[in-house]
Amino acid sequence: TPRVFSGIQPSGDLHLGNYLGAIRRFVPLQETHETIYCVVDMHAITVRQEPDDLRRATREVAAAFIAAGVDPKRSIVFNQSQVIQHAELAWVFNCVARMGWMARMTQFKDKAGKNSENVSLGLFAYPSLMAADILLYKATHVPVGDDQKQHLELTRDIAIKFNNDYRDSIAAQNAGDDEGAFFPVTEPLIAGPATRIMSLRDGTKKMSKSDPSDQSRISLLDDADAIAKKIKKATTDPAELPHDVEGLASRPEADNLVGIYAALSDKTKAEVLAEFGGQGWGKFKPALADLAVAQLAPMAGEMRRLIDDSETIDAILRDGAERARAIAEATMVDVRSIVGFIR
Ligand code: AQP
Repeated sequence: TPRVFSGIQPSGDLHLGNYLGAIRRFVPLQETHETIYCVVDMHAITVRQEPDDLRRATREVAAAFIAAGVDPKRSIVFNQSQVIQHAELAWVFNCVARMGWMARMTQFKDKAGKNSENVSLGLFAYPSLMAADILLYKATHVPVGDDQKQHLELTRDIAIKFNNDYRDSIAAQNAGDDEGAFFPVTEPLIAGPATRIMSLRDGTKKMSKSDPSDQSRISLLDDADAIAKKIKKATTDPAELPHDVEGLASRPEADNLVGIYAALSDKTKAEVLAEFGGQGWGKFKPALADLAVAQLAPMAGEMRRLIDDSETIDAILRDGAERARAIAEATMVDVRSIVGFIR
């Protein structure tokens, strides 16, 4: 069976972008794929996290997976640091990937800003750990938002270079597929009307956990009142909604809100505009708020219930880690021999 892996960082408030771009899409994949969903706590510490905040955010991400409909019996749900093979494979990949590849990553450039001498070495090497997360399980598909596209291309480059660099050793260990490859070349799953949700304050900026303005994002723990208020206050241009998708072209805020409506209602943007085209924001925003509240408020309630029962969440993560470790260790047994490490 094809295998899916995806991870979310416990690095702050989960938001609507994380939900529509990633978490919500995890659920139907359980029907067709073997699914592994990870809270990537080792990624989170590439920027400083207070230990108590990290623990709370780790449980929050696990709770979001489950409240959204991920079944921890069918899927493997765990936190990355419990499966130490992620760090072990990341080291091997640090020695396969090139400095130049990492230096081209736009997310690193954005996060480091002008101060790149003073960010952690981990932040620079982040995509190498991400490649390890995915390839440890030989995952064939990775559902993510659009912002992760470049990192997934790098994951493919690392798999290809490892397969080439160690071609003879892979053959000698009899560890390759029909083409002699050890790692698969993973396909990103980036699709639908919500691959990149933008800030509610600025239609040119991605909705993000690290945006200092709480008004810029709908948090998955927001109550009905907060969701409705943020949508009402969302920045828009004064024109009414266009009748077709072309009319959204140079209107980033309008495009974003229509995209959110489309994703939440499982419609296309064209279908949403067929209904709302020609109407003003005074009509559209309340409809969007109702839709968002109906979908998100019950999930927030379930998340809160789960977070309060931290023992249950921790037990789910431990059980998931045990199942993940079995797969991860089998891969590492091969990797160690391929590379030439004596056991
Ligand atoms: N705005 C977004 N629209 C659609 N998808 C998004 N994702 C993140 N923001 C959006 C997707 O959510 C998953 C979680 O990614 P992550 O935890 O690694 O965080 P990130 O991509 O770095 O983005 P965040 O949540 O905004 O965090 P910060 O502010 O720390 O950068 C991924 O699948 C991502 O594509």
